[in-house]
Amino acid sequence: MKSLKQRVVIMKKLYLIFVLILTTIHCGDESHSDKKGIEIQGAWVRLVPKSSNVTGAYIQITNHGELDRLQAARSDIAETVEIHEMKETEGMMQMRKLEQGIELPSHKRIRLLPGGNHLMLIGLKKELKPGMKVPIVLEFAKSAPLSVEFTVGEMGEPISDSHNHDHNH
Ligand SMILES: [Cu+2]
Repeated sequence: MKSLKQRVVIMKKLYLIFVLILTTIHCGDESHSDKKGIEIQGAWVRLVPKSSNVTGAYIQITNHGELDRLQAARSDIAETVEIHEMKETEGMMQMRKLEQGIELPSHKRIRLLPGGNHLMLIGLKKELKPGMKVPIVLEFAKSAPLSVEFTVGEMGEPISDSHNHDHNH
């Protein structure tokens, strides 16, 4: 049996190790001190048949600044762009417009993914083709509007991040 004092020392050591691990994970993932503003990754629009005039757009947004909010979006390719959430109601997945947009906490990455929050392009004015670039302007509560090129792709296709980096110009 270890004395209480020894146990406290062990607990303190474990706690320190735990804090170190957390700090390492945090720095390695989404918080880069050299980056500023809003960072965009993996922006893509779902390819839909010609007959469909609505589609979803997906994106990852990392906010390197202070608390912000994605408030609205617009595009020349669609009559309206809405911010939607998916919610299960009585076993059915349903979409709902997020009137307040999506909160972007400081130094966090939020993901708009199929089955989750997404941008809804309503009233498509052009037929989508695989690989086509669709510019969508994102409007924030604090940050300046950002024009982002979304790549048209199919579900499950790996989307390259390389051409989608768009820092806060
Ligand atoms: Cu939707």
